[in-house]
Amino acid sequence: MKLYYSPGACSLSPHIVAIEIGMPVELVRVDLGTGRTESGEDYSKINPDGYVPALALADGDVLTEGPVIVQYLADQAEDKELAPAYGSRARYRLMQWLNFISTELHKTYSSLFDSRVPPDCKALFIERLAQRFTHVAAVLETQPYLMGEQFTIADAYLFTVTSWAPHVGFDLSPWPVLTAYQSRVAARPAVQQALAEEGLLK
Ligand SMILES: N[C@@H](CCC(=O)N[C@@H](CS)C(=O)NCC(=O)O)C(=O)O
Repeated sequence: MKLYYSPGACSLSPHIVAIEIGMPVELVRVDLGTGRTESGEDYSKINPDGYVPALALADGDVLTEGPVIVQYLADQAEDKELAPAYGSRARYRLMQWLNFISTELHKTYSSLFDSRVPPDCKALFIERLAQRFTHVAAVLETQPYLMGEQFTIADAYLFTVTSWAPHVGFDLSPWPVLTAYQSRVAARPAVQQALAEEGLLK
């Protein structure tokens, strides 16, 4: 399997999950500016939308969309319990979180990274993020992970997007529970390995 990634981007989430389940994946770095892989391959031939992550399976089929890729990976190793069983109520709760992170957090952040977005619009997006993180923080006040006592793929994704805060001037200090959560997830060996492999450790 090949995981197409860009350092620190949302592809960090499936990268963490692959390590958590012990799935060997070949990492292929994509230059999002040029649209080329590290070997010069045209990435639009892998993912016509041009964004990471993409997971190329052994048979050549390519899966895209981070929230789907992490579920695919988790389902390859049910014994690791990174996602509740398909069809269970808990699985829908997990999908609820993945969708929330994708549409309410991830894509709000995306606009903050875009230099063409005017400052007053960015202020609005920051306000929106603060509202959404207030919801997340309230949940994490009562339990260590999004789904309860156990780390799941939703946490790999939430950790990834929350780590973007300092890069876009979003201050997490009003929510100490979030900074504690980031430290808790960062301490996981799989997370440390993924960060090291993406060259993100100082
Ligand atoms: N809907 C996609 C969005 C992925 C996405 O936004 N990827 C960003 C990095 S976090 C990217 O590659 N942006 C470059 C681009 O859109 O060209 C998913 O959830 O996987």
